[in-house]
Amino acid sequence: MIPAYKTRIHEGRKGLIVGIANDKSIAWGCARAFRALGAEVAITYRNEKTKKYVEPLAHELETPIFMPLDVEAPGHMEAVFERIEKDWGELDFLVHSIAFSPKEALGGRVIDVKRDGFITTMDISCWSFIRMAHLAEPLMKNGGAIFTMTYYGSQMVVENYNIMGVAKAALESAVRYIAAELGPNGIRVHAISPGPLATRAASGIPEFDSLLEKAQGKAPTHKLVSIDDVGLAVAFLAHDAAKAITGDTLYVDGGYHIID
Ligand code: 0WD
Repeated sequence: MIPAYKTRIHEGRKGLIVGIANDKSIAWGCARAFRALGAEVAITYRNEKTKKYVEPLAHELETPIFMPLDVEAPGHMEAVFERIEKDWGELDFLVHSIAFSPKEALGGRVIDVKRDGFITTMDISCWSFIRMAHLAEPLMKNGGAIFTMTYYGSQMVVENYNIMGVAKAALESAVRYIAAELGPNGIRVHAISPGPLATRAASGIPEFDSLLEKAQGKAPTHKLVSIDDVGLAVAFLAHDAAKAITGDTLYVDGGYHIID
């Protein structure tokens, strides 16, 4: 649990956080950190099935905007940003913390991935970020910060990460281009590489437990990071104090150390 900090550095700020599936989600660590630092947060849930896990968290955050958002459903993204425009008229930060790849695409070799599995993986894990940044841009009238979550399997071949590594490489490239495009408007863009965390999405990656074990052994601190550690790092980058940093990947856990 993150204590309410005396310095409420995000007091008066407003942000959208996408990707809370339950209280283990990285997006939940981000939402909790921003709230503890004084921000108001809008949050979304993917569908009716996940709503029951996310709704109590929305209450805990006293969130004024709680809406369904399945990035594959036409109009969902637009509806969320329209509501933000109507209720808030502006946005200070956006956290995109979603990814998905169908089991048959993720579980095999990259070379065997079929077209529909590839398109779904890229659509949910990469294009949705590009589109959300597009929709956020006009609302970030006074500048802002945009985040997405990535993993080192984008840079190096990491066993079992497979097609998601390809999607994360595209995502990190999108971060660099969008950072260059939005930089002149005072909008910063970051990829965050939290290192392995035991979440629902991670349970889809084969042999994830052994990855966790390796990460702990090889991390500089010999500790796994928590979702709160990730949330606080993101909240720091969203503050004006970090105004010189944009367009790159932040390795919260020194993630590259886990590679043998
Ligand atoms: O070790 C890890 N857990 C790491 C995760 C290490 C490095 C990076 N990441 C990344 C993931 O790739 C992802 O981009 O962090 C991001 C968040 O992942 P998470 O917090 O690990 O996963 P989880 O709590 O399962 O949330 C991912 C959520 C989905 O959960 P469900 O279980 O409901 O599918 O992504 C969302 C959804 O909430 N999601 C979607 N949201 C809207 N539309 C969609 C979609 N079509 N598909 C998945």
